[in-house]
Amino acid sequence: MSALMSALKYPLRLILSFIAAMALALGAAPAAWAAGNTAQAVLYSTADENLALGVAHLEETAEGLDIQVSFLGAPTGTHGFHIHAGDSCAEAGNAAGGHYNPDEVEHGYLIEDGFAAAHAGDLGNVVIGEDGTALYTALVPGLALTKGDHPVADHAFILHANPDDFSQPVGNAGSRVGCGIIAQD
Ligand SMILES: [Cu+2]
Ligand SMILES: [Zn+2]
Repeated sequence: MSALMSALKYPLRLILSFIAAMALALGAAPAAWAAGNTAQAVLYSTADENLALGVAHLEETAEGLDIQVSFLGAPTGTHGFHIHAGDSCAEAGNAAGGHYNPDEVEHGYLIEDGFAAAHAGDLGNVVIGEDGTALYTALVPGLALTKGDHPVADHAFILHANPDDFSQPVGNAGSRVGCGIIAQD
């Protein structure tokens, strides 16, 4: 190897290392900036793990947790929609356990009844149209992804076969047709 090539090789390697480090830093910066504020969940059919029924986007805002769920190819009708305590969708969604209920209160409709009279996961019902689509939106003060008394990250959205009739103990919404775990970005 010539002296010239040896002389060039070292600074070039330094420059490449620098570029690689910058790329890493730039790539990591937006993720670090956003960490903690948003989460996603994909709800899959409990009958077919390859069939997605909906996509949820969650964002912590100053007013509360902004929940937006777009359903596509979901079963028509009114379906109970909750956050359940578990972090698994196995066993046709049954591994997600019961309603997310850190306050150990009775079942209700969180949006109207608040945390004293509803489970923290009691999101009510979603009405899915003839075309299999729906948009569920809620802005829920007191829910968060990882902060506070009701952090929902790593818990499971469950879409039920039947409507939530808000009866005790869990709204009589039947089996679990969709399930997705809330994953923080
Ligand atoms: Cu449920
Ligand atoms: Zn409940």
